[in-house]
Amino acid sequence: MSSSKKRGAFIVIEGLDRSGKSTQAATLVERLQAKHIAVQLQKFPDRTTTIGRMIDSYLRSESDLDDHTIHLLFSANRWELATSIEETLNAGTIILCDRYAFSGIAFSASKGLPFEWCRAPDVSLPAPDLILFLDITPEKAKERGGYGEERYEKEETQRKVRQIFGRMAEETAAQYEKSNHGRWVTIDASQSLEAVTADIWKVVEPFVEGLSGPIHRLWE
Ligand code: 2DT
Ligand code: MG
Repeated sequence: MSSSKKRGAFIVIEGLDRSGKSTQAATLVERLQAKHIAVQLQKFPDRTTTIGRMIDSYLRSESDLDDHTIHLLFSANRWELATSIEETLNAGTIILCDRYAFSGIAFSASKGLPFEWCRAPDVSLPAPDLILFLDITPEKAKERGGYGEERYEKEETQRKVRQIFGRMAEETAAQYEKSNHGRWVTIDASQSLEAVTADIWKVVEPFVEGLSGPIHRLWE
């Protein structure tokens, strides 16, 4: 890689179930591809790896795991892809990531595990340059055809998860003030699909030409 070549931006989309993450991620990928901008979609959990299959079985309630154990598996699932994410970014490709360590903390802490304990295993992962948080109340999310059958897809859980996302929004904003990287943007996901798409594009557009600085490490 020549020194003048820019790396791709690492963009994470977070939010509650049914907030529209996957739909918006797909729309954004199409838009970038139409502009011939290199982009790769990544989803966590990545259920295709060996660890991912254990996570999948847990989420579908086909297996039971201790809360700490499943938390560490979710984190390990990110670590097993960390090098490939860095290589992709350094090759100049944008990574658009549907859920990341923020979901990891929010869902485990919602079960009562200490916040700092939940954060620890994800420290030093590749850090996103931009976090798009698609915010919606669990009530509104539920109106979109109801939750599915998987673990965590319950209004009460989602309410707790949203509170923890709120805490991370504040902490990440404070961190951004100091370091000027790792921007968290909360998007009103209760709007129409088109309005959410437009809000996302406004925030993402400055990142699509690539970044010159190094990939940062999460919470370092
Ligand atoms: P999807 O519905 O997006 O497939 O997610 N989760 C996710 C965690 O508990 N910890 C994590 O680290 C991640 C990435 C959120 C399946 C569920 O897995 C939860 C919902
Ligand atoms: Mg789900």
